[in-house]
Amino acid sequence: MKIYFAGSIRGGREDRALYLQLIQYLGKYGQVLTEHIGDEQLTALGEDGPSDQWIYERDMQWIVESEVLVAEVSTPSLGVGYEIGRAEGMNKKILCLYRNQEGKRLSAMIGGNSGVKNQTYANLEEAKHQIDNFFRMILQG
Ligand code: 6K6
Repeated sequence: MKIYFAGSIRGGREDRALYLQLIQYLGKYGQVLTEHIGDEQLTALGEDGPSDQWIYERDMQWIVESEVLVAEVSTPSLGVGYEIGRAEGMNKKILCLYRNQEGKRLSAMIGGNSGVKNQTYANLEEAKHQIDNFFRMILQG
């Protein structure tokens, strides 16, 4: 199964170590196309590498090819929100993982969206548990 993992890049890289752990765990269920999102070297400036147009076109193609999109949505990111919306339009199965943080609330466009599976978690173990539940649901059809 091809899995698209979405996590903040230019929205802020504070959670990049967590993204890497989630990506590694998702490998249990399939091929994660977006492994670079956990890359320690990838900064929020994102000035290295290919052009923005190239990145956009490749990432959209990867969403088309994926069966599932898993998004970590604790750090607000225009790109992640856009990817969720596009994946929803393609009828992909979508899991959004949100870590409760004092003084912050998840966008209503995600939290209030019945087209995605929203789950909160407090630590990595809980996030893994939510991933397991989500894939169990999918694999049972
Ligand atoms: C090179 C160095 C730093 O960044 C780069 C290349 N940038 C990107 N590479 C791959 N995917 C990207 C890049 N920028 C955004 N995305 C996609 O949008 C990813 O799939 C993320 O899920 C999402 C992040 O969006 P922003 O708005 O936080 O950047």
